[in-house]
Amino acid sequence: MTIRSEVRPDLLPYYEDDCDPKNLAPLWKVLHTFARKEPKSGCEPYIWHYNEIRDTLMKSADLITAEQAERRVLILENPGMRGRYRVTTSLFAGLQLIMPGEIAPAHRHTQAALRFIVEGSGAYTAVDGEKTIMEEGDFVITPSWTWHDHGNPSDSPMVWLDGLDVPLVETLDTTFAEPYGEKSQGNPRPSGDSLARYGSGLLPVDHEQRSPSSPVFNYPYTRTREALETMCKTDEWDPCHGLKLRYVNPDNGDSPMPTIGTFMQLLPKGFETSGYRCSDGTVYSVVEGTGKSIIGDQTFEWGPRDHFVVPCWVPQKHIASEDAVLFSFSDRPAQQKLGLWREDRRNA
Ligand code: 1HN
Repeated sequence: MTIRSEVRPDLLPYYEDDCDPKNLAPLWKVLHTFARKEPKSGCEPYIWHYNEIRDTLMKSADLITAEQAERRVLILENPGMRGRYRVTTSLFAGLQLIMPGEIAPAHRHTQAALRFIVEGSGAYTAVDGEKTIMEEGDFVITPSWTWHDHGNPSDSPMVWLDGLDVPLVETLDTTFAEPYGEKSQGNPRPSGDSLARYGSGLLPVDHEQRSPSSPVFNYPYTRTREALETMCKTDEWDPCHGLKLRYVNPDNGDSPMPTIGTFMQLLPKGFETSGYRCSDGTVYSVVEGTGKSIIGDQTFEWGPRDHFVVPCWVPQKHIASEDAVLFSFSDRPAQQKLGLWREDRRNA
């Protein structure tokens, strides 16, 4: 065995020169970056105020059609990770604009997508042959590898938040995609079919779960809002969350899609949440009301249609100046399935 006095750290650089051409690298030089006390991502807290970006989004319609763009989306780029097309380390977010009469052609990909409707009503997303008409506040899913196209037969622009697991799927090197070949899919199933069939507290008696994603494509805001309104009359407010619900796959009680969790919460006027942090970096879309959030050491004032991001493990506090409703999404179910998710409910 080598004895301590014979260790020659001065020779380490020569040793590294020996390793390098053999595609070897000494762990001891980098171990501290892997085995760190807490996560340290480049993700930064940030807010996109809708009134500051709406004009820019609308201008895109004068420059490119939805069909030319395939998807006319402005990416919400986290300022700490510019050029990496992501809002958190694992998630993509963007605002998609579809003008009256436009169609965004059918395709499918392994990335799972959510739409959260921000402005307008009457456009549709067709998912695997079923059209879903979308209204403000609706939460719509296009699970991994499902055909989907969008169209806007209404007479006003429609804007929604796109949330996808693009960076996560990229990390796993499992990106596949293909065009449908025609602009729109046929629609063998009538609009509302999946909600009636799977989303009414009932399932067809011989229904067998075929996919890890929810068979319900649209979770309408009217139902979500009603649930919050009814529950808030009897429920205690949670100190960290106010009243917070998670969207659910009726097949298994899990999240609607395996990689992305979605939530809707109500904060009553004057409510101030106590400090909280969790390991899932989270994107918020303000649906109703005004207030502010303290994220780390920064304060962000928000109102309807604003979007903000809370990075992983950064303390957050939300203060509502009016009754406020917040939609949010994160990679929480993926972290939970892998046994990685953590939260800290102590006053942070
Ligand atoms: C996509 O397919 C859509 O289908 C939106 O609407 C945003 C971002 C990255 C990759 C695919 C859509 C997307 C996307």
